Amino acid sequence: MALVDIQVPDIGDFDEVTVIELLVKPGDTVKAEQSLITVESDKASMEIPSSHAGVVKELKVKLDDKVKRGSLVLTLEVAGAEAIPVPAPAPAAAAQQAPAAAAQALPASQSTPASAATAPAAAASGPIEVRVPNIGDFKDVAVIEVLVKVGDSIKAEQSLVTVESDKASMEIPSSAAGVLKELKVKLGDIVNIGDLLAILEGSAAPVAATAAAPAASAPAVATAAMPAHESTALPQTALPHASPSVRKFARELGVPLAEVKGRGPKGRITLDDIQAFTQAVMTGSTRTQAQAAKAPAPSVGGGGAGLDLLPWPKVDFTRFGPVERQDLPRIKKISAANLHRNWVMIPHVCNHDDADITDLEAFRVQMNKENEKAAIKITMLAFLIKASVAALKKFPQFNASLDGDQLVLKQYYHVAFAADTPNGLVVPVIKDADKKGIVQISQEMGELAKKARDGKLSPADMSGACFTISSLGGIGGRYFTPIINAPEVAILGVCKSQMEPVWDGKTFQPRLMLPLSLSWDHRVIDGAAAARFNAYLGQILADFRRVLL
Ligand code: CAO
Repeated sequence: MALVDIQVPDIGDFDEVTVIELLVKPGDTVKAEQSLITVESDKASMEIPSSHAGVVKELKVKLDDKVKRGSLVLTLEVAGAEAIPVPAPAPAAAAQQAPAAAAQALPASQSTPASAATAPAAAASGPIEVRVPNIGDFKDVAVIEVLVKVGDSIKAEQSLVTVESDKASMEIPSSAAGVLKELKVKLGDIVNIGDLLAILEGSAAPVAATAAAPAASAPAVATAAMPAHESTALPQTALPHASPSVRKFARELGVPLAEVKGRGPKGRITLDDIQAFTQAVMTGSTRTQAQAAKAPAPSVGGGGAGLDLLPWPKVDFTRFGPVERQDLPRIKKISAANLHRNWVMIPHVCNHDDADITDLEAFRVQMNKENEKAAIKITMLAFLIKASVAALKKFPQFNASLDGDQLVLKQYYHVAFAADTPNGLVVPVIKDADKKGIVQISQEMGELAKKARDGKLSPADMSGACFTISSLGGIGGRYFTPIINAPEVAILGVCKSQMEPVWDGKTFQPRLMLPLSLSWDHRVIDGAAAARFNAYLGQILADFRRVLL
């Protein structure tokens, strides 16, 4: 075993670069060419690979340290035969003999293009060809971002595209000023030295040292990636701040980097940020812009929720006791995503009230007795649907949906009801409930509830609702706060009715009281309207003749 110092190799013109990522820690076994740290300048980030295989003994840098050629990165314990000492901080020429990995990441210097190479004619006005300058040992690098578009006025040294290899990403600045006439590359194109990037037209004053003149010293990547003048500002369209390995990870997962909030130093996007973003999209708590664009119009103008939430806690439950894991049924997965979105995106408020259904329940029981032989049982829920239709007619903003800045007021009355099934909650819809009687509604509800339990509801059975009722009356409880079924704007929850002493002004009377819980979208409805809606519903349920008025 021998200890080997791993140093920052020739990184070209970079005076000092910042350590933005530590990719290994003491005790880690690293392979030759494995990236150890990521460093970054204004315009480029690159990973510094190990020249040897071995075990990390000691890290000699920490985050935000400034390093340059020759700075000690770490010490590595290396098996005897492999312990060839790392070359001393190499001047450009020596860097060519540096271990392959280092040479790959930080190409040896061959020329000094301060920016993209310009054809000799560039000095004159007229069309100017901008070509990929000498970018060192890089071959076949991918264009990962196009920072300009045809018609843009380009300043000399303004970044045109970003290219990326396995280990480094860099912006290629323009060698001249002018108006962009033609872009010769697009995202994903593979480019090499000398490839035509763009054609500019106009006042072409190429920047000094633009000609792709070979130079004895000063490396390529650095000069291609970094502007000659430190003061050159990043273009507005600059890439989000992330190292090449993070970019690669994001690409593999299809994560749009521009939408990820970086929580690393100076807003840098880290692997954890990519993971947190992916998790948020998967759980439905956020959407990518592409998803938002494809999705039906949200219930208010705008895209995803963009919540700045902590990652979901990861707990090893077996530390506390035995557990069993079960896959969520398909319906639960679908409803979970919808419920989560609705809960997060709709500002819910819930009003509770009670309706006196003493007479209505007596009537319902009487009807069912009279029609004992009939297969159709009249249910309280059918009355609730009918009463809700009357309330929706009286308060049309409850029979509505938000579409951007507009409220869509519906002139039809389709009422959904939540049905509990062994596989999860489903929400079938009674269409045109205003045109149907209590018996027909009861019958349809029975059929739909059976279909739900048998898992045979079609998408048509579950679409088009204006308002939903969730009844726990057959089970129990007093009140609850149902989640609105977007893009509806309200939902009525009902619990189990019970006899209660109700003061009639002179004495307490035993009355059958039905607890009502109305959740409403505060963007559309206000508290007074909700209180009136509940009160009206209560009046109808107390005396159903009001429906006829
Ligand atoms: N108060 C007191 N008793 C009630 C009642 C109420 N509000 N509502 C129903 N009941 C009684 C019924 O009268 C019936 O009693 P009998 O058998 O003696 O006649 C019993 O409860 C069972 O009713 P039901 O549940 O079969 O019928 P329903 O019309 O009330 O409901 C359905 C049908 C499909 C809505 C129901 O089976 C169901 O799935 N409910 C659960 C919905 C749910 O999970 N909601 C929560 C969603 S989270 O937001």
